[in-house]
Amino acid sequence: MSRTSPNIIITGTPGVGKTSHCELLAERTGLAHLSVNDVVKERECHEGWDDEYQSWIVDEDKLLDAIEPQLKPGGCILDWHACDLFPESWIDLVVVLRVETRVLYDRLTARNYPEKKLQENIDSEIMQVLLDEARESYDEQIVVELQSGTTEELEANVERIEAWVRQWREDRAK
Ligand code: DAT
Repeated sequence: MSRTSPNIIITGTPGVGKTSHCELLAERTGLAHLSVNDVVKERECHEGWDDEYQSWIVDEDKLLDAIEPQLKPGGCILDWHACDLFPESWIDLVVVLRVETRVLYDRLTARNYPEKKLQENIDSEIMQVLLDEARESYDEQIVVELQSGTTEELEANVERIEAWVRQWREDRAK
């Protein structure tokens, strides 16, 4: 698949800062922020609502069909708490955001997560589930792990990814 702009995944446990990173990046790079949660909801790529987890039960095939036309020409920032379902050939960079347990606990408590969902997400961050998932699903050279505990880290991460996008575009223009 040949793209004129890169596709980037920003992933990590809920609360690590995916939305915050994607919004800033979209503003500064002109890439489109694709919130997979919104796509699942709006385009009904799900098999119903899980009341216990307070989340949609995702139909992955339907989701991939829904986003493929947008991903094909490139230029998308995918924002989701999973990354292993996207075909490797669609993706140019995978950023896994990480945060300390204590900070994540406060962020998720502020969101009023049900106790079971809160605990599972904390465990998932401790066990670095998303980082392992990214490393298993993509070439390790395109997987980057970044800390997202403070606003300084957020700013530095966004600058770093912006620079990467600039370089990607320059390399393709040659
Ligand atoms: P996600 O989309 O991964 O669920 P978010 O961007 O909604 O995460 O962030 C959750 C909360 O934490 C939100 O109130 C913003 C805050 N936050 C995220 N990353 C941060 C950072 N690096 N520094 C300070 N606050 C951050």
